[in-house]
Amino acid sequence: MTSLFLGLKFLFIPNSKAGVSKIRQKLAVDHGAQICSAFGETSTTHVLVDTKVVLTANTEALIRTLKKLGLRDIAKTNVPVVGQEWLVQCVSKSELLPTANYTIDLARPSAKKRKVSSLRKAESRPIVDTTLEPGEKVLDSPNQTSVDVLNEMAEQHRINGEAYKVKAYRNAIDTLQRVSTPVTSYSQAIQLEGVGPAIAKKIEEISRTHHLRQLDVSKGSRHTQLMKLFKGIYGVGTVIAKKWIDEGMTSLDDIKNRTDLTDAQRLGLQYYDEWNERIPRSECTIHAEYVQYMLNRVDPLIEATIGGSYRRGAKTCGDIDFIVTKPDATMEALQADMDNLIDTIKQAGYLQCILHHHVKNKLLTGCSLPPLWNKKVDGQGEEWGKCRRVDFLLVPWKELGAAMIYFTGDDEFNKKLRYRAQKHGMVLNGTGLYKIVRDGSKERHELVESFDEKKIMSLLNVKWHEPEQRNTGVFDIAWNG
Ligand code: TTP
Ligand code: MG
Repeated sequence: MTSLFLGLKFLFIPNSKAGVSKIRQKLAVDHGAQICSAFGETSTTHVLVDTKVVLTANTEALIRTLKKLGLRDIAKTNVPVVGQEWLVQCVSKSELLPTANYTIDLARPSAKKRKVSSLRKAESRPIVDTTLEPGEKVLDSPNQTSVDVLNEMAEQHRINGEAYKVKAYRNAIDTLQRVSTPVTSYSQAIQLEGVGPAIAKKIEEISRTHHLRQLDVSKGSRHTQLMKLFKGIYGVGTVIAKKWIDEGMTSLDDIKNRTDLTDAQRLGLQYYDEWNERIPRSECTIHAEYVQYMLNRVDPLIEATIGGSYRRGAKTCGDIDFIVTKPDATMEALQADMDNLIDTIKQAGYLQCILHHHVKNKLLTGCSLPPLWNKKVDGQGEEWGKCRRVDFLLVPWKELGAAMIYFTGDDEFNKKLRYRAQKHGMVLNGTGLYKIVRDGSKERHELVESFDEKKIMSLLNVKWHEPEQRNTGVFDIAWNG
């Protein structure tokens, strides 16, 4: 119970007391609103339309319903007629949002009328380029604006921790990127695999206005801004960020004063700006040279390769993911080498902090290039470089191929490969590709391949993807070539 809607009087359309309408009416009442059953009965402050049930494209039918409920002159009323999404969003953000972005434009000619002109020119079916695999894109997509805006929406949902919505957007974007004809209407969009009614509507809005009202609302929302701010702290996820917002935290200073922060979160606050900045590719390359130089002091045979977005050709990277291995080395041998490396880079001043060391094959750190090496980044003054997030992943030699696939990503590409393995009765993880063998009720995994990256893809019946071709995710920022 809150007083969010105290003093407001809502008229629901449809005006029934069943299904979703009943739930939303209860939601409104729980937050202080009064429900009107007709327009004239009380001074209605908002008309809330279920846009999934009432086709807002048919404005005439909606106007007729409103008239029946007592709203005589639509043109003269100041009462906002909005989609019920407004109510849901207000409750979810715990604030009274402006209605402007949810207003149903009753002055717009109805779809029926518009249809007359569009009937002459029947809408074409969108054409999906079937030569492309999921994750691939048509060149010069006619739907690039929609893809970009939907990507931004997905990012908003990611910030808010709404994983199922992110997935829905990813699926829709994945298909839309493979469509070679313009998708401009709801009826075209809804035919596409992975596109549901909500996203189809958005595609139509973007195509019509080159804009999406809900995106502006989400970006402007205080809740989303705080989620972004708090999740920018290393070690803070959706659950903690939400908890802090609920507890009334509104700034990083508020967080600094908390006594319940983990060591990693304290470091996250200390390096907040540096760790939220993407690292130029050229700087990553110098880190690679430096780390290889230091590793050679420990053992000339150790190799450090950067995986992650760097290997996929990114111009900027969120962090530096080193894959560390040595011919014929076991995990134990690499761990001993790593202990030596830690001592060496600590003494040299490169290692600034350790975030996690308890996972046996991973060392997560913050590191800065020493002045002489930092100078190579831009040829400027001899200063210490910025503290960067640097991860070291220890990989036994025989698992190199599987580890390379895993740590190169991207995450979505990995998921697709794992799914492909499953369909072939196999399991793929960072240590190898395994066949699932059933012994009665028991199940065991039999190694098929772990060393050769190309062989793993071929065993999965997937054509060889160069690392640059593995950028399927929606949040990638800028890429070479
Ligand atoms: P990240 O460093 O998190 O991702 P990235 O390098 O692709 O992007 P960024 O520039 O933002 O650093 O992880 C490295 C790789 O590890 C990633 O490309 C794929 C793999 N990975 C997964 O498969 N699943 C996961 O959940 C994570 C975190 C990583
Ligand atoms: Mg990375």
